[in-house]
Amino acid sequence: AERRKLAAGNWKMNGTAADMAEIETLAQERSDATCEVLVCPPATLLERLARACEGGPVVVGGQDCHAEEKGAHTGDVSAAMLKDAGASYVILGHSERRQDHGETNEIVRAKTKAAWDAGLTAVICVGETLSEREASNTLDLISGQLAGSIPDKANGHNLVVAYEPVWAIGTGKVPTTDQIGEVHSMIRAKLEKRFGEGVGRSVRILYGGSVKPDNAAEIFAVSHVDGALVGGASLKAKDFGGIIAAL
Ligand code: G2H
Repeated sequence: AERRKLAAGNWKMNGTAADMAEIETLAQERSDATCEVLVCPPATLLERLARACEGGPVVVGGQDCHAEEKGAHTGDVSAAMLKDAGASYVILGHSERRQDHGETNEIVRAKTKAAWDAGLTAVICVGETLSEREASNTLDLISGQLAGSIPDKANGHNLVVAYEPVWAIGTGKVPTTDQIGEVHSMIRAKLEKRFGEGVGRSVRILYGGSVKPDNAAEIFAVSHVDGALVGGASLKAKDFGGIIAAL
């Protein structure tokens, strides 16, 4: 079956109630979208945004969750809490979490299991740093991240993989289409090998890192690119709308 294209916005630590109008505009404009549109706001806005988007084409997700169901973890949010607030997705293992919070592949894997237990689809992020790319370690490193971060029993409903080269995040630097294609094909091959061809083919693989309206079409034309994980450009309805239109 055709993989349904996905445009995912990651607001990171940006956005208060005043910024919700942007996404409401977008939801109205994109009511006929054939692709799926996901917005991951900060946890404080999740419930409001979910309510505002109810019944429309935009779905919402969290940016992280704790690996445990509940308990004494001050400041953390569980997968069930995200689900309760209206989320259907959660981003896990973003490079900013791997860097700022020391998240290892093992932690990402545990969080993914928690997300699945709560009925969420996990968007698992992988990607190399500039020094890893320069040392030609890219494919090995990403294979290791995939093997370590994705639990068994992944399928096209509970998993989305996002390839985000760390050096392209928020820098305006974008890999060549050949570089993107090389990594996405490798990810597809690994998924097919581990989970079987049918499942491997059904998992969506997003590209993330400085996606903008003016480079989106070129990136989406690369094979095995099933959409984008968009940071900065997802904060403005006009920019995110331009990216969605290119899908
Ligand atoms: C990569 C991306 C979104 P940006 O982190 O996850 O951010 O589009 O701002 O590079």
